[in-house]
Amino acid sequence: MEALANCAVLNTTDSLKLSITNHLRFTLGAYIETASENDWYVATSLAVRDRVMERATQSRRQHRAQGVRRVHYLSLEYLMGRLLENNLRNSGIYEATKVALSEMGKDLDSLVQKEPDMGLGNGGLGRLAACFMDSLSTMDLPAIGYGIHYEFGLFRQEFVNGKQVEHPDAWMRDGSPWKIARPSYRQTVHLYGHTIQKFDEFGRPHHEWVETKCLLGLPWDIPIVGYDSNTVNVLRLWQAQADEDFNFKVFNEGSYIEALREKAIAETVSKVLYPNDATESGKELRLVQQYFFVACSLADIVRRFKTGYDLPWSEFPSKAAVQLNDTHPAVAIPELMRILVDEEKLEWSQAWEICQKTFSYTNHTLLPEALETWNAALFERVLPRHLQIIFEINKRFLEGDVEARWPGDGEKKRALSLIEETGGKKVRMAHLSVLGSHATNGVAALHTRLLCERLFPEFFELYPDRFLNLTNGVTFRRWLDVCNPQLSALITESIGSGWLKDSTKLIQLDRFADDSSFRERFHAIKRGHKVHLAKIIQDTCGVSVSPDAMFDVQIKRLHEYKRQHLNLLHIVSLYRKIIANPNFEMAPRVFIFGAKAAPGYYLAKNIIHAINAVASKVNHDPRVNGRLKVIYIPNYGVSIAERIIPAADLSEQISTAGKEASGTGNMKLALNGALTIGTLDGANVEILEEVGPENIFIFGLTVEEVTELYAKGYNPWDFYHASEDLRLSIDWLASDYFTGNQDEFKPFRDSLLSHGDPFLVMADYESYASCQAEVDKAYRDQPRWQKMAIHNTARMGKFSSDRTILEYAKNVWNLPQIGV
Ligand code: AZC
Repeated sequence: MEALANCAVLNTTDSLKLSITNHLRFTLGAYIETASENDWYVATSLAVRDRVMERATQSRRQHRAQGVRRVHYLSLEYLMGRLLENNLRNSGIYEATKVALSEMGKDLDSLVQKEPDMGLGNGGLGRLAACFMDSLSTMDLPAIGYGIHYEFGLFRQEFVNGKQVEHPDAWMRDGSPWKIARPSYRQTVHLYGHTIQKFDEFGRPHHEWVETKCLLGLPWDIPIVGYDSNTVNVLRLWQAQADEDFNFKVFNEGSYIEALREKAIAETVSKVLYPNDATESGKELRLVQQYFFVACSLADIVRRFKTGYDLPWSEFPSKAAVQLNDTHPAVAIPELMRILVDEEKLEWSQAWEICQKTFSYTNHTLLPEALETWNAALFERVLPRHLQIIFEINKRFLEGDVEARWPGDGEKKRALSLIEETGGKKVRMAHLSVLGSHATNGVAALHTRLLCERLFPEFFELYPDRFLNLTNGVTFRRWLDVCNPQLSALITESIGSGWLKDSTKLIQLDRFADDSSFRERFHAIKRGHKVHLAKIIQDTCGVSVSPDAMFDVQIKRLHEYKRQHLNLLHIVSLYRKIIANPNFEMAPRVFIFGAKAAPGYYLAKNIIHAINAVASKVNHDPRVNGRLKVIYIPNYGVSIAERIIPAADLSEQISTAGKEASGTGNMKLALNGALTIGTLDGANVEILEEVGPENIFIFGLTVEEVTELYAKGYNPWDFYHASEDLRLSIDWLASDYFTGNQDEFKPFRDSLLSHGDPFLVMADYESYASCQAEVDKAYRDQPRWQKMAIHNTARMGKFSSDRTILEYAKNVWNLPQIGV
């Protein structure tokens, strides 16, 4: 690999062997003869980290020397998964390391499995941040990711009698070889207290925030290795610590225990990731988490600006771009204002201009319940000065731009205000984000259109140039090269190397769809992954499945809008038909689910239970005779996704139109040759454009049709009465057949009927079922299916996160690519 030529000597088998054994002996104090598998995993990771850190230092030095603008990605979530294999492949030393280990009697592939997933995120938003970090390094863009060093990531899911039970995820109980503490960059964060107004010698007022409580933030750096590039950026995660003299007074009075209790409380701030992916709970600890990591990160950015350059504040945005990953870090806007106005004594209007130039904001959802608002009283208690600043921003905005555009229009002011007045004052974080930044983007074309038309129509009218679309993407390194090395090798053999870094080249694979010997090899790779997944299913679920059946996959968070229950109703319908007609013909199918539900989301948990209950009947019913299996793989996460995705034939992307902002699983699955059954929602629309209507299965209401249906008045009972198939399936599911208890799935049935079916499962059912019949027909024509699959892989070039990141760099951050 060209880019690594300068450290070639470090990357030989001999050199790697020496590093690994040295780490075993001197870092871990283990004997080679008796070292555990975990010791070997840690020693190997440290050997890789040594090589990577060298480049991280070089990158930092280069970026500093050139004085380039950097992007700072602020995200409360990073769903990184495992790092060892990714780092080995990205740095081009996978083969050498494999040989080095095997010469010492160790198998790299099994060591890789020792690494616990770094699951510091809930779902799409967190995984997107991880893909972006990979692309930023690969595309040689100067970047730092900022987040929280959670002691516990997303909970571990287990099923007990088919019901979800949550356990803590102690991912770093044994430490992690990838993270490095940077105590010299520790920061102090203030919270609570109150503000006082003071006057300077000219009688000008200023504000002081006093009698605060302090927290410390210790940064941990994780190097992010680019593919075929020398840039190594870092992900900097903050851990909360009690201030040294936290409650010193109590300590002095001899209340040793009490002082330590307070210290423990301080440290809860970075203890645990909130396990909600879409609904916000408005909890104080969550606000404290948000402010804690934002304050640490901004202080770090400001420190770098002040020590690295001798420039006026007006130049700050030319050195620092800050991207807000959803509204979770939006408190960064009043925090930067506070720093500039209160500490650096800038004029308000200059500070505000700097803020807007610095920040940009990505929206990830239109769901009203996911739009963050904070109760103003709570906000004031935790961040009194920030609330004052928000009020001031709002006042100037409403009296300025809004009044100028719509004089005397109270309705417009209510709609645009940063403060929602109904039912107690609330701070609208999305409005704050749009107003305090120069760019707001949606994550797929349809989503961006709806953002402008439905979520922020008034802001869009006022500032149309601020809105843009940046369709999501995924890193082809993890989601093809690492998880499907066999397919990656076949592609390279067919179209040459280079496509992993320039995804537009992938289209060259398209012509191989007509080559039957290529098709056979493509198919053999898929089958190999299905055999492997079948073994995992046998081991984890105790169910045997045939690798020749269609693997029909729905993997994502469990949410009503994603409609796992629509999938389930179709399964129940097939089961009923098989029982009613022993000769019912269908291509054998294995329905595979993977999804966690937010612990407090009652209905989602009821749906999980229903899927498991149907699974246990179907999988043990001899009448089914191999045609149907239902598998719910527990504890879905990045690593198991890497096993499921290459093995999938069909990808379920069946959200209610207008609800899924983009989706990224849809891209990963299509990239690995799964065909999509989907609605015209999120990025599915753009996947359809790329693959063509003959290579995808589209069904269901469009966004416009959904609107029309509601305008007419939607009544799910109409659909219940009109479709015998649907009626029989729902009633059967709600009977005592599956669990022995009549009422078990009443919440599920009620949600679809008496509670109005908010996500239009009933309205889309018939269209979905008949589309599934088309899927069945297509799968039975294997040459056709395989051609379609190859076209899907070949035409996914657009959905590389490299493309997305280069668009951000050009259209939002104005960032140069720097070769290191
Ligand atoms: C998700 C969206 O639901 C998904 O459609 C999108 O692909 C992904 O972000 C990345 O943009 N949103 C979240 O995970 N979480 C929130 C709070 O929206």
